Amino acid sequence: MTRLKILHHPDPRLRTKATPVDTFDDQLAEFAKNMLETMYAAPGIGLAATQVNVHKRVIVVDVSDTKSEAHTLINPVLEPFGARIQGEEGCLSVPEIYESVERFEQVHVTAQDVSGKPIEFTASGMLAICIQHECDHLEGKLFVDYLSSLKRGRISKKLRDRAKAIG
Ligand code: GNR
Ligand code: NI
Repeated sequence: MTRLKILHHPDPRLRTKATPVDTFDDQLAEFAKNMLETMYAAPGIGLAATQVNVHKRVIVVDVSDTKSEAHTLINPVLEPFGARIQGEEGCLSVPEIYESVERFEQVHVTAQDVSGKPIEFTASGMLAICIQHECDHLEGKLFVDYLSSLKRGRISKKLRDRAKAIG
């Protein structure tokens, strides 16, 4: 198992649109395992392949307290529905920044598992929010894109300054 390096905003590679997975082999299974390990170690409740500079449509999520409800979703397609809800979001690619974002309360998910088998389920609450956040990453979108340009500019500067200070 390997921990993968997570890209930080404003790295332009985070803006890449991911392409569909068409090969369900051992390499994909190994990559998904490494994504889960990286997510748990961070620690985070979700991770998209985009964040580790792999531009394929793969996300992992686990919103449980006990690391017991991992979902690995390949080629996820979302149909969000229901009420709009505001919630504080963070992102492993935008470290230590937390801002309120509007999402749909529920989401119907169709995807494939690591072996290519179709999966389908409905999620709500934190799981629904997290899946929407991860699918945005696959489109090159970050939660800061929902904020005002003033706030987004301040966040970019803060992260650039921090990266410069740390090296
Ligand atoms: O760990 C994470 N927490 C989180 C909190 C609120 C809304 C979304 C998230 S996802 C984030 C991990 C991450 O950056 N995934 O892309
Ligand atoms: Ni994120």
